[in-house]
Amino acid sequence: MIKTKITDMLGIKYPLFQGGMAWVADAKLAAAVSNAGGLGLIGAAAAPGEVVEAMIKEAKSLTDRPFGVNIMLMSPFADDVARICAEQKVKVVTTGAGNPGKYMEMWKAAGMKVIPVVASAALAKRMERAGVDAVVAEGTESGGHIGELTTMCLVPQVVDAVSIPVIAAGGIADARGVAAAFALGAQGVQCGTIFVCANESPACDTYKQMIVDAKDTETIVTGRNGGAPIRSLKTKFTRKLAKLEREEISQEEFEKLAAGSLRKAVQDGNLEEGTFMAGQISGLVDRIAPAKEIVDQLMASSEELLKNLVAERGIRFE
Ligand code: TUI
Repeated sequence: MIKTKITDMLGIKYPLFQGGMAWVADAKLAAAVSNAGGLGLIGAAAAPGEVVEAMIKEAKSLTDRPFGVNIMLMSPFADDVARICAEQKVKVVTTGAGNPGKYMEMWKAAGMKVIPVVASAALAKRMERAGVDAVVAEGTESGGHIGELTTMCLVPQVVDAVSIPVIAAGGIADARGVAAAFALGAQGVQCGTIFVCANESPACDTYKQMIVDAKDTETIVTGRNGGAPIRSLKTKFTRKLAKLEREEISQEEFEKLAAGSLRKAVQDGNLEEGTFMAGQISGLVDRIAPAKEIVDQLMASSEELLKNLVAERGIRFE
């Protein structure tokens, strides 16, 4: 079994996080991943505090293993959710889309592990100084809200910038990605897209099948003009959004079109108005399977590959 500083720190079986995906990462998916030995995360997204509190309580009823909550810092409810996580003594909190500095004291006082998602070495350094326990370095290959740097470039630069453990995210969905992440200096990996396709994921079948059917070049980034770029699957709708952006429609008009579009994708499979957030690795994801099967298969094949990497690739040293 692969053990690292992250498995030791969090008391989990595998150094594998499930991304805290908005509308997708609910209590059932998070508990399924935690029960399988990874770290399941509830995605608080833009949900009000009481909704997140109910999800935390549900996850506690479904697993005795550690799980976490991902707080999307652009949410109008981020302050409430941050406080509720401390009250509920959630073991791990991850954050996205901003700087969680102002919550650090409260979370550390509650004995929580804090693991922000960063898209640059500069923010990673700032977070280390603020006292976080680890960082997730998330490359632009990821689905959803993204930074500029690729996983290949971001992870080693973050690893060199900080002394705390780094978890690599973005573009990882098989053993080759996991092995590459470890080679880059990561102590763990976070996967999102592959878990959208878990049986326990609440995403509708249309969404899951679109990821299974997607090819390597079938994601698109929208929202660059407004400063919140989002990667999702190419559809008639997201191509239209991209075209309107090129024509420089107003930010207001863009937001009117995009508002609620993730929920329409996850729940309704709405191709006309939905944003199906997914990473560039969608082309590699080829099946819908139980979370436990995804976790076990990914970790077993990663262990095999890491042990045999050089021999399997026909690399020789002369
Ligand atoms: O947060 C994510 N991915 C997300 S959040 C989301 S919900 C959403 N919907 C519409 C608009 C915006 C969000 C869907 N996917 N990943 C973690 C992540 N964090 N990626 C990039 C960042 C990030 C970017 C800039 C973190 C910090 C940052 O700068 C903060 C600072 O102060 O420097």
